Amino acid sequence: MITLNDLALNINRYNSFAIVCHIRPDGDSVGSSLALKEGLISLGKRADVFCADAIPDKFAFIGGVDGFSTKIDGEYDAFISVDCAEEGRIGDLYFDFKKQKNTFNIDHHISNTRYAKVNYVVDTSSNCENIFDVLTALGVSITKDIANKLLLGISTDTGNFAHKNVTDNTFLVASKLVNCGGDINLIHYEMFKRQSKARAKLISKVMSKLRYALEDKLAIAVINNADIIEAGAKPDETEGFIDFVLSIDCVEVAASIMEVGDKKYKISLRSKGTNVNEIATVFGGGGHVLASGCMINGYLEDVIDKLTFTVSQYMV
Ligand SMILES: [Mn+2]
Repeated sequence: MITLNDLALNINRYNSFAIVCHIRPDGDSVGSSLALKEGLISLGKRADVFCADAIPDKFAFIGGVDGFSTKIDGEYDAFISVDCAEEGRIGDLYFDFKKQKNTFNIDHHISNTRYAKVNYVVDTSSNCENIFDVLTALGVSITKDIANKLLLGISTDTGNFAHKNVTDNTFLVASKLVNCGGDINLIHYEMFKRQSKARAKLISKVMSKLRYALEDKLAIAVINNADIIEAGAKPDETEGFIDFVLSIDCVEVAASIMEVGDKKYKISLRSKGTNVNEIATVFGGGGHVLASGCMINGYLEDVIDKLTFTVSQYMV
């Protein structure tokens, strides 16, 4: 793999850059793109950011998000993809990317397929950790604005410094970013705490009706349409409800049952050890060992009975 210094020398040969982040953009890809863009501009270069999908509103607080375009117009000396483990993550913009002669791939996924001409892949907690190193090697001085963009990626990819991917280097980089004016308190609030009044109302409704089974080791949250409407919430605001259920100390398997149509229910499953992928597979779904999902149709009480029985068969 190319060294950091050679990467910086390579990037420095060019004057204009199209920076591409991945589809369904997250905090790390948005932060990586914007920090790299600002760093390159501070060196007197031209840089623009692109994403095949729209950037979710929740990232607007970080600034610069309206600079993203979904289509690449105009000419650039080089293209740089960030946080994209394989070309499919670039989405439709890959057609532009592969036509380009000078391509860079800066990423942190061990599964990265090295699809660009120059590949810089280091297994770190977040790609923003790598972008910090790249900007430093390029001689960019880290402003408060750049620091916040990099902290956005580090915070969101690590569950705000709580996941197993966190290393001493994560804290080292974060410490330098805070020293440059980065505001971790703001980012934590915006990304992990902030919610609408309607969501707060809905979560209290849903949790007040939480059902326990299998000696309290299974807890089921039922999210019905009537409650969503009454709270004035949006269906996507139920994200994270299941994590609250799994946080209960006696609960081994958490389930949420969301009404998505007439006698149609979307089931999400989380566990602390039980293989919920096997449970979801019984109903034609799937996912990961500790996080899976499926659909079950029928009357709500029958859905709950079927699910409870199946969980009882696989619970460790
Ligand atoms: Mn990432």
